[in-house]
Amino acid sequence: MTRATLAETADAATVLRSTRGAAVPSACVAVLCALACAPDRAADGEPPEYARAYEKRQEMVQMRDGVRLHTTLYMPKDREPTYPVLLRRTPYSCRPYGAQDFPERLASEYLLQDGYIFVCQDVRGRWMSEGDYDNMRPHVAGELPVDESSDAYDTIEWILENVSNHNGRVGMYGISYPGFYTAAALPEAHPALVASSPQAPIADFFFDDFHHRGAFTLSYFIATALFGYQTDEPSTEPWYEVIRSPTPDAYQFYKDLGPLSNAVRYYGDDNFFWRQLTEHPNYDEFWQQRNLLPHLRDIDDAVMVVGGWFDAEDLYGPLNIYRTIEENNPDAVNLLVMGPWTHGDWSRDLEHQMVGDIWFGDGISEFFQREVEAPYFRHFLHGSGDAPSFEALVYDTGRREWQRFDSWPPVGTESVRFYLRDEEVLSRAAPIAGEDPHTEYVSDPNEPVPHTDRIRITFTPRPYMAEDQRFAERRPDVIEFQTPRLEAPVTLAGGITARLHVSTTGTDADWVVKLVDVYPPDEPNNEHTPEGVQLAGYQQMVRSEIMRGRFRESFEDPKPFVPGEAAVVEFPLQDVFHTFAPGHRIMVQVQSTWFPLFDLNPQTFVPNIFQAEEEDFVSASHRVFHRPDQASWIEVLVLPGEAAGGPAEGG
Ligand code: PG9
Repeated sequence: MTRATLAETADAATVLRSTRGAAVPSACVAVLCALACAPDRAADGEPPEYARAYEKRQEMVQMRDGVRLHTTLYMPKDREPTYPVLLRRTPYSCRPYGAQDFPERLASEYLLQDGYIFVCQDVRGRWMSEGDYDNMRPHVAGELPVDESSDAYDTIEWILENVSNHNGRVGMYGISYPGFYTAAALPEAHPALVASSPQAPIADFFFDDFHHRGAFTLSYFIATALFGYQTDEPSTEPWYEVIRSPTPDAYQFYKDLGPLSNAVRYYGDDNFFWRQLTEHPNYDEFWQQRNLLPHLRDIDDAVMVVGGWFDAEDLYGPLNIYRTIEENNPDAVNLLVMGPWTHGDWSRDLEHQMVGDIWFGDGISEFFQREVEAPYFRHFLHGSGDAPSFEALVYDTGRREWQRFDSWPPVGTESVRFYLRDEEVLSRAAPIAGEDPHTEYVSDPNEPVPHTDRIRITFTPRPYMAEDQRFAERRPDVIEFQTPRLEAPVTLAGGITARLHVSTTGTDADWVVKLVDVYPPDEPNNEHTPEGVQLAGYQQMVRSEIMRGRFRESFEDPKPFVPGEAAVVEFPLQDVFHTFAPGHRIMVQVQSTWFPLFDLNPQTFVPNIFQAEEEDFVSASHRVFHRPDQASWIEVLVLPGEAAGGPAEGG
């Protein structure tokens, strides 16, 4: 893959303005900038204010196998006191690389005030570092071969030996892929690593980002370019080129693409990640060895996992990294912070916290940076200030308030089932004989259900997670079940399980379950409601997940459906902390396409959907059963003391 020739200062956003001039929609540029390219200087060309107190140093740090990693250090000029180290390892570049150029935003103002030696490192095989890149490089115990844990260990060892005014304590933090590198440093960690904060960390690419429960996240198709090409030498310039979309309409772009076997129009054999994605459609050894979770044991440094309830990219990661550390290391300081955020919002300066149309409060990110993140590192790295006063600091996205718990999920939550019943009823009472035994719909992959009502194309999925679902609910290939208006609040606090008894006339199918908060018909708009949006009757998505039916028994060993034969599809939806207020309804929607968020299931069982042909994609009739002996339901965890919304018989 030849490097993109760039007319402007190299940054990933520039690459998006293709050398042939066509611009990739600005949404992609905005996302990439958030990931990779803080501007090098303030708009007026002057270095940012904080830079006066810091000096910059750039080194090639040698790892145990001889590969050298580019490491940038920003060190307080005031050499008197000693400072802790805050290390961030990233595949998105530690730009700017100029000897005296400083990023516009090095860290939150509160971390800057406390004073750290900030270190940023290009991970192996990326940007100015040497070596070969490997997505989610597998952890291997012991000295060699190298992995992200050993690279972090060797980097910390080098810092301690080559930086004079440190206080011997090192912290790590990072968001998303940098969050993965933070968590990946925990197994066999360096003893000086005493506090970590993996934020929106990736745990496993078969359940984060590129797949959800076996379905390929088609809306990541453009992002595959970022991680699919080896650079042939250290580079300050992007060596890859991101796809140019001729339209801002993702639905149309991906409909025009057709079966993924047509992706050869964009990605050839030189995109090693696309090759890996398409050659490993099942959860085989390739993906399993890249799952970080089994290695999160024997951890003795403090960990604060941070995530967003509406994070469309990495929600599986934070929740399961926190849970796994909790299970494997019960005595570790292991904290969880989950706010009403989309991917990375907590690190931004957002006065109003919006997710799509929905306002969740003001100053929430600033609160986190000032009252949570800075005190956490201050305590463990500076040795000052109180230890965190929570195990789980979680935001109720219905009540719009923080709560502190001694565990997550909270102790004493009650497991409650809401059954899918006939006449579109969702009820805590199980189905009874004599009701309609099933709800049926025709699913046509050539007319898929959109995942959003908005026309846009993005580098990765974004604000659909709280979007109004009325555009979908009105389609005949989306079925819905809802409670009467609640007479009392219902607070869900923890994981959700969906169990569907189904049948199909096809031999494969996807099953999407969406949990929706239905606002009252007279719900007023608020001062933050965007122009043209009506909150009256709004069907706000609270949680959603897809299950590729072929993997219902095993992710390694897919199985077809037998046409017309009942089968059980049971799967978890990610945790929530959400209060459904009185007057609201709890709604469950079920559908079998969700496009182009996820790739289309041909509904014909083929060995590898990435190689399916046009003729494999067939319409099929699906049934969701609600019979006493073939019940379908969602099971949720309700905060103790709440009557789950009112009378059992109707609701
Ligand atoms: N987890 C996010 C991502 C990974 C790979 C491709 C695109 C996005 C992230 O690191 O932001």
